[in-house]
Amino acid sequence: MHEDNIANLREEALRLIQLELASLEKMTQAPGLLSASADSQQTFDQVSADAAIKVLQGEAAKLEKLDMVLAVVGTMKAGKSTTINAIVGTEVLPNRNTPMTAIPTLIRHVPGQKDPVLRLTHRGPLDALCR
Ligand SMILES: Nc1nc2c(ncn2[C@@H]2O[C@H](COP(=O)(O)OP(=O)(O)OP(=O)(O)O)[C@@H](O)[C@H]2O)c(=O)[nH]1
Ligand SMILES: [Mg+2]
Repeated sequence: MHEDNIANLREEALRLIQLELASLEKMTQAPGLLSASADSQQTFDQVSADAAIKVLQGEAAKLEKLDMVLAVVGTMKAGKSTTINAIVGTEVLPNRNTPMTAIPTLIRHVPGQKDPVLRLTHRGPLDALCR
C-alpha cells in the first residue's frame, strides 16, 4: 500500500520535473530568448536557467534512488534523537536527559544493511580529547 503510494508520487514528481526540464532546455536553446547575465528584468537568464536545470537533474537523480534528506533541528534536549529513533525504528542515536548528540550527525539509510556503522569524518578534536 505505502509502496504503491510512494511509487505513484515518485512517478508524478519525475513527470513534473521532466516537463520543467524540457521547458527550461527549450528556453536556453532558443536563440536570443534569454539574456546572458542577471541584470535584465527576466525571471530567468542563461545562468539561472542553467543552474535551475542542474538542480532539477539532481532532484530527478535523487528521486530515482528514493534519496531524501530530512533535517531535524532543535535546541539541546528538544527530543531530536528520540524522534529520529522513532522514524528509523531502532535506537541509532543515544537519547538521555543530558547533552548527547554534540555534533551535526548524518544518518544514512543503506538498503539491506542491518547493523549501523559509525563514521567520524573530523576526528582530530576527539583524538586530542582522548590523548
Ligand atoms: N516527555 C517527553 N519527553 C521526551 C520526548 N521526546 C524526548 N523526550 C525525552 O527528552 C530527553 C532528551 O531527548 P533526546 O532525544 O536525547 O534529545 P536531543 O534533542 O537529541 O538532545 P541532544 O542531542 O543532547 O541535543 C530524553 O530523556 C527523552 O526521553 C517527548 O515527546 N516527551
Ligand atoms: Mg540527540
